Amino acid sequence: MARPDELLKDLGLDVELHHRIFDAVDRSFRKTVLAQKNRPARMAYFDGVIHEAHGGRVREIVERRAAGDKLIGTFCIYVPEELVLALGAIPVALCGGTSLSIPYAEKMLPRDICPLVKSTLGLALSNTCPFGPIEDLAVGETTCDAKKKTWDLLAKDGNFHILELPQKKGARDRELWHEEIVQFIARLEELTGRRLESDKLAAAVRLMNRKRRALARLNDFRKEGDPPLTGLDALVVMQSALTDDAVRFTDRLEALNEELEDRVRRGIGVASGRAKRIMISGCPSVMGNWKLHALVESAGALIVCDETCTGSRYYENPIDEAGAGLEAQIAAITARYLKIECSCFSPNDERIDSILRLAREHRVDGVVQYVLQYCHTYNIEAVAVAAALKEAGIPSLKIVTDYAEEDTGQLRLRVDAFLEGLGR
Ligand code: BJ8
Repeated sequence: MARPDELLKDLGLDVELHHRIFDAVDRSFRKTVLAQKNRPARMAYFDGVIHEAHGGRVREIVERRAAGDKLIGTFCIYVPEELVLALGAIPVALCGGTSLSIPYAEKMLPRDICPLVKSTLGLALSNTCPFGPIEDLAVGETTCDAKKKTWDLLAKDGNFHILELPQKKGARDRELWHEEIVQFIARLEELTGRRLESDKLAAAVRLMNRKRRALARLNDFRKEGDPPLTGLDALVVMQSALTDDAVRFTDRLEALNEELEDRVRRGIGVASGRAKRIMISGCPSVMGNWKLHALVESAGALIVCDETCTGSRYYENPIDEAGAGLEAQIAAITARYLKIECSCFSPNDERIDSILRLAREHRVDGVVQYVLQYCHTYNIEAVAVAAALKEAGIPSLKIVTDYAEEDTGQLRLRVDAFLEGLGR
């Protein structure tokens, strides 16, 4: 990670602690992502997004804020980015993927809470997140218990908005979600001092759909017999998608896709010597967390699909662009976001259908269910997922882990045994 000392000092951060935490993130990135051989040349841009997450990206947001635009921090893919973009604001995902900020959250929170929530809160409490001092509004959502009760603690300072997400997807739930979206628009309008306009919203929807199509195309290359990129590299692109400027990101992703197409044409793949095709399904791996992907791929398998929020749940289901006028546009956005299949929903059978479909499309040999420690919804839903996979004849393994390195040896043994069982 870049070390822009002056910038971080100007933001009032604890610079020394920031470097202690993010130098470790940097080491992990080098040891896992950058150590790979035979990478597409255009991955360099996305490596740069990770590298500049606390440098160049912060600097450009500071400049945009000086010109009157607002920064909106998010923690979940249920927040409709189109609305933020249409009002000229900047959405940035603020989820933490490092174990080193967790002790600062544990001063306040109980220990038995998911590492994603603790890492995120720990970055805020340790005064090491450069987005904290410049964010105009943070948007939490009522997904899992860990998140919604943490938002209660954070919401006290006022510049926090909570989206109430229903737990089911029936008619009443759709109404509630629509109402929540309308209120969110009002909050954004008040904050930005701008009115949501139909043509600006249409442009934002087109942009986000273009971004989704580019991500879907990247993931289509992973269906190839010899895919042109690794699961770790696909993850780096996905992590970048959640923080980078949407236009620039999409341009660079389309350029990467051209290179991937060329690699496929020329038979340059990354599968050689890696016997098994694996899908990761479950919790997201946000920036700073490359643990499971590195573990599985260094054990000799290739990750060809991610059924996660840093995977298919982010880019599937484009928004219907046909509706004219704000009302129809908002209805289309409301409908699209309610299609996301987070395990917080009950029942959530559509997710199981998606997992089986993706397993077929990507011709996976096995599925690794990824559960962040203390994430009850994914952990319990894993029972039904495993049963459905078994019935479909697809072996699966459930890994429950946090962000720490201590269990890596033990996890390696389990992953090795799983791959062995697949006939590596
Ligand atoms: S839509 S997965 S981004 S909530 S892993 S914090 S669910 S205890 S990250 Fe998530 Fe939105 Fe769902 Fe996706 Fe809670 Fe589970 Fe932790 Fe999670």
